[in-house]
Amino acid sequence: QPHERQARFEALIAADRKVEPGDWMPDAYRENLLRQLAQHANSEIVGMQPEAHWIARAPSLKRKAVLLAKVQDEAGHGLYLYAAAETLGTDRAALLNALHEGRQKYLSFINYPTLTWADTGALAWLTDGAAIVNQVPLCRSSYGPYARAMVRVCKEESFHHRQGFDSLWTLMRGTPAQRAMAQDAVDRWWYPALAMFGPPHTASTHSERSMAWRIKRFTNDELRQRFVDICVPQAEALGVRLPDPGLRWNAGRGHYDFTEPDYAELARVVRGDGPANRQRLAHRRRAHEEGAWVREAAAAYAAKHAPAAPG
Ligand code: FAQ
Repeated sequence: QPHERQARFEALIAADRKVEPGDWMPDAYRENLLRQLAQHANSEIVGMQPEAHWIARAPSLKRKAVLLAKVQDEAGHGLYLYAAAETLGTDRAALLNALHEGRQKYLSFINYPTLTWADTGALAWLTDGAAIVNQVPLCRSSYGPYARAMVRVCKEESFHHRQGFDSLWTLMRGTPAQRAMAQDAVDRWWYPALAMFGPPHTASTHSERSMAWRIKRFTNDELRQRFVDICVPQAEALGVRLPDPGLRWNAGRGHYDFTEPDYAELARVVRGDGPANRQRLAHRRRAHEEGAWVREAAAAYAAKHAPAAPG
């Protein structure tokens, strides 16, 4: 009976148990989850670009090996997440088409350019740091395949974050020009990182339902505040200044006060008008076209090894 299925689903969520692919789920839950999972998978795949640009320009063999491993990890994260999205009944080709046609989003920060080597450090320290704060609660997301994928993703993001911190640490203990380069990168990446958490709660269209369904556990603002609180002591340890004159400890709240990101800019970048949107999407489409022969070869191989049709 439809109402019994609905009641079983609601009981599962209320008991904080996992929804699995074979379970009945309301269409709105499936659609909302698919939207977030696809956006997340796309962010990992398009997110390879800002750093991949620097692999051939890394200043040492060690830095190159680390960056290469990080970018490969992101490809892997994209694949786990597309696989998790496929369990909801949409195949990967359709998800990629939606990305390539601009119908499916990826995170805004990816549409900013990486201008210097120090950007790879600042990007990893700040945006991977933000990704960890956002993703640790997703390890408890109500959808089993999403939650399980997040466990390994978070471990790998911790390595990404740590290597970014280490790269900035080295630059901050280098020449005045290196310190200036690191500071400039932090100045440019701070607000794109804060904007990653999405619009403020009052303007967030999905949070309420996603939280009721335990896909999300916290509001965008709660996670943004947690991120700021974590970053301040780390910036002090690094010796970099965070570019916000309004940043100060508020003993009454037990948190740092800070200046919110420019949400009008976030909306513009999400709409496709960021500094590198066109370049990122064009590169993604080209990479997909250039990979056509791999997909054809895989399909031919699978057809050759498929069991013969009966009769
Ligand atoms: N950028 O109602 P809400 C990484 C959209 S990458 C673009 O609050 P929700 C690899 C949102 O989709 C990080 N769009 O939405 C890496 C919605 O639009 P829609 C991977 C944004 O879903 C690291 C609309 O605005 N993590 O780790 C953004 O409840 C370093 C209304 O917003 C994820 O992808 C934004 N910043 O909360 C690579 C996180 N914010 O769908 C290189 C997974 C909001 O109605 C270097 N996603 N929108 O058309 C989430 O956690 C959530 O979807 C939020 C948004 C928190 C992003």
